Amino acid sequence: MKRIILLGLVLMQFIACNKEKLKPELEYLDYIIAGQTLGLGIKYSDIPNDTLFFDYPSSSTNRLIDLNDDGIDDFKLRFSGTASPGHSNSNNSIIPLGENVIVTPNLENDIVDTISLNENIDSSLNWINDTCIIYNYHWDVSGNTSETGLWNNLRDKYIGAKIFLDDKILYAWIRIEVTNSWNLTLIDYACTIGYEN
Ligand SMILES: [Ca+2]
Repeated sequence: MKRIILLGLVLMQFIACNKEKLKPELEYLDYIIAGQTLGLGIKYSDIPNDTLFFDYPSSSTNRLIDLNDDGIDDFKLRFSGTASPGHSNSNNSIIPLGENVIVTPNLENDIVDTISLNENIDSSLNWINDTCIIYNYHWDVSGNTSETGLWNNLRDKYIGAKIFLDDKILYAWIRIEVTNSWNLTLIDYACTIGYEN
């Protein structure tokens, strides 16, 4: 009887080992092309008309983004604004969650870079794990105006993003627009994912 049980255990171990061997190792791209929606190892998400609108005289809205659709949010877009007859102030920013990072211009560490269609997003860029300004605007009746950030009234520009999944790195782009200093719209995004070669 003991021998039969032992034999059974050895057989189960053998089957388990073989199953492990049959499971192929997933591969990951080490870059993504801004605007790329198709291809092996690419996951694209279309988000139609997701605009974070301003509600006069004061409002704040967040939009969480789960780039690889694994149920774990990766980035947060944030819009907040205040206005009155004597002033207006808008703030658009992106917050990397956890260890995730985004691309900033060289020698800048608090604003989000604008990446053009078909540019490579890879390890050579300037990455930061911190809240970064997409576009801020301030005006008041005494004549003070200021603006920070690169994104006002641009079309077809992309945020470069990178997330860490266990020991893997996933590259991503996020297409947004800021219209007339105020409305922040999330248009779509894509992310590298594991694939079988
Ligand atoms: Ca995720």
